[in-house]
Amino acid sequence: MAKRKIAVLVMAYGTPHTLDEVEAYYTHIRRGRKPSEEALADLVARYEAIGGCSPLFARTLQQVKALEDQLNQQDQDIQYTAYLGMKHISPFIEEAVEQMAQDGIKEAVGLVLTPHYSTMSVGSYLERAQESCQAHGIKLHAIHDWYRLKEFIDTLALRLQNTLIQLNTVPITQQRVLFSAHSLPKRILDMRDPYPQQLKETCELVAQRTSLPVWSFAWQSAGKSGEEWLGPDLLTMLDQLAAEGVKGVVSCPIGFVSDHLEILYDLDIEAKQHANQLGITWLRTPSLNADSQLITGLANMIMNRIKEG
Ligand code: FEC
Repeated sequence: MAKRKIAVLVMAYGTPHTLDEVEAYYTHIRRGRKPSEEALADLVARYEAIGGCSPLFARTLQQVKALEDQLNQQDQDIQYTAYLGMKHISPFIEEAVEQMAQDGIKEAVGLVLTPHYSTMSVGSYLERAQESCQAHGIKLHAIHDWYRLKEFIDTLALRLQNTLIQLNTVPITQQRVLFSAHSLPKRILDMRDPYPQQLKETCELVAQRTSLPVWSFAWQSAGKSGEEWLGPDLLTMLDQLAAEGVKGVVSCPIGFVSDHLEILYDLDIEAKQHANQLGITWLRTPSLNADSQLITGLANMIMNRIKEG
């Protein structure tokens, strides 16, 4: 008997493949408005500082492949094909769905590679996916969030424990774990957006799992759109921690699952430099990328979503 065919539409932010693509990418992020020359030069300089381009695309491809393999190994009744659709660069979400339709797909699961739901992040990915799938007569089972997924929390906790061990030159009372996530415009609070609460829950779960008595949270990578963004900002938080006598920080970014610009520049260069100037030793938990435990958890979640129908 032929196996049931299901697509997994894996959605991710996307990154320019070369420096020549930065302008078009940035313009897409700004919903069609070209950035100023100064803003563009600033962004190009950040990519240059991390080696010329971001590892995000390569990391995302590894995650997509690992997820497809894991699903096909675990579930013998269904033939899974994973498609990558990106938010800000080709292959865009719409192109991935177009490909799915050409391949005869009638049913798909939509997963965004960021664990916490916000109308401005996951919401907009899913809206585009839903619209395209509807246009092609594909039934989409959307996953809205997965910030409590056991394997996600366990993998983060393990990385945090291992990084804390490396901070052993700093007395325990002067150490602080600093969780962070991408900031968003403050107006999301008026929409009762679940994003801040979901992030808080992830921090609490990881803290429980690692028996952390005290921890801090800050928002990172706020955009330069002119409006007010969620705070406290990470650099301001570092000033505050220095004033409290903290001498060693373990940065644990909980809203991202891959290495990319906002990790390799905003945390590893900008925040680290700021911390060091304040006399604080700065370490960061390694990114999850295609960690096998995380991929297994995501695969189980997808299979359960299909069972739920
Ligand atoms: O490695 C790379 O090349 C890509 C890194 C990258 C990730 C990422 C994730 C998120 N963003 C989110 C929201 C916004 C909002 C704006 C915005 C702007 C930028 C710019 C760059 C950029 N983002 Fe991003 N984001 C990444 C990169 N992001 C570059 C433009 C320059 C700058 O501001 O630094 C503001 C748009 C506007 O101006 O109107 C809002 C959210 C996430 C995490 C969830 C997700 O992955 O979707 C939310 C990775």
